[in-house]
Amino acid sequence: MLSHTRYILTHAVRIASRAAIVVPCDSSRVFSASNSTAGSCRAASSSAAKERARVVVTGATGQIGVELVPFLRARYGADAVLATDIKVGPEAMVAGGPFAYLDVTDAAAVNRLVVEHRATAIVHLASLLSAVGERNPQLAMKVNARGSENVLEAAAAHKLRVFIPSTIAVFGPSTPRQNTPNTTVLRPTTIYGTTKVYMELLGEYYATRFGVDFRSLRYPGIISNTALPGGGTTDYAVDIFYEALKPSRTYSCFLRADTALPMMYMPDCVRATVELLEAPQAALSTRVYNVTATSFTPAEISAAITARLPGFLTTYAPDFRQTIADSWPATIDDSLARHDWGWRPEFGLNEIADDMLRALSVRLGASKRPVQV
Ligand code: AKB
Repeated sequence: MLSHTRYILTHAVRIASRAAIVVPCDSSRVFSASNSTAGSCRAASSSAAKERARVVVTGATGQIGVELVPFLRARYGADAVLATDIKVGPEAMVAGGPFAYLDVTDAAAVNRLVVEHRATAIVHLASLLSAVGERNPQLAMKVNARGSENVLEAAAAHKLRVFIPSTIAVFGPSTPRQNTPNTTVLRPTTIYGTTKVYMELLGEYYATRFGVDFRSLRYPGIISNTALPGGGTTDYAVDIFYEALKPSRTYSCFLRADTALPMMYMPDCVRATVELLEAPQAALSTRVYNVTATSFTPAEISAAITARLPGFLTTYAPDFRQTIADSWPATIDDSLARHDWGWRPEFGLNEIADDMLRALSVRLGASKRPVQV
């Protein structure tokens, strides 16, 4: 088993060599400053494609950005990836390439950075998640809805490819809960889900109306050992590992023991994101894809940890996040992603538990503090 970090860097290379085979004309155009390779796109080398990609990443200091930015910099070159946020970036991110302040609710600022960076693509990660969104719905509307509008406008103006994550939160209580299909009822009951349904539909509208190459993945809960998640309902699946490694070896879970939710480990998440970002447009039968790796309940992840850390105990004290979780699918069907661009997850619950405990033991042992986002 490769460690989380080594896995991510290995895949930065592995996907690059795949891209050399499959990058067609339409794909290289977005990651290219010129069309001079027209007619010989299949022969384009991955290094040429990597040199041409210039990406602006919003919300770069969040849970996903902290790992996606170094991955993209390793693939496209450090200077080609502009990390942006309203928060101060971690030292490694700021030292590792360009970093700028960007409030995504400011349309002129989004446009200016896209122009100044000579971007060919935007990865728009800035967003309020489900739990924090319920605490401040007005702010969630502003950041999530206005932010997506501004990014799509800039993409239309400058002919960019855009990746904006969606989420399992677009589904609601009237959606089938097991093996939820890619195309189904989208009637969420959270402001987060509502703004993400709007984002999906707006992205599709900009694609049809203005030719924007919009792409999106419906992320499940994302588990990582580098940065903490920023206020979601699936955060328990990260918190539990930090608590398990404390001397008390107990965790009070804010969801019921039997609440199954779709989940994914960060290396799979980063790889899925880049694979969709670089997939040839001709292969895509839709712009928004379900993706998943595994599904488990708090009781199941707790048992996986206890098997590795005997004596670890979870207690249950469901709060308002239980209602959110109850409105989401237990498992989702990602067969369209598997069919269209070859999606294959590599980490199940046991692999996640092994790697999380190994990586956190090393890191917390050294510093005792997780990276705060
Ligand atoms: C959340 O719990 O809000 C997020 C998500 C599933 O999009 N992790």
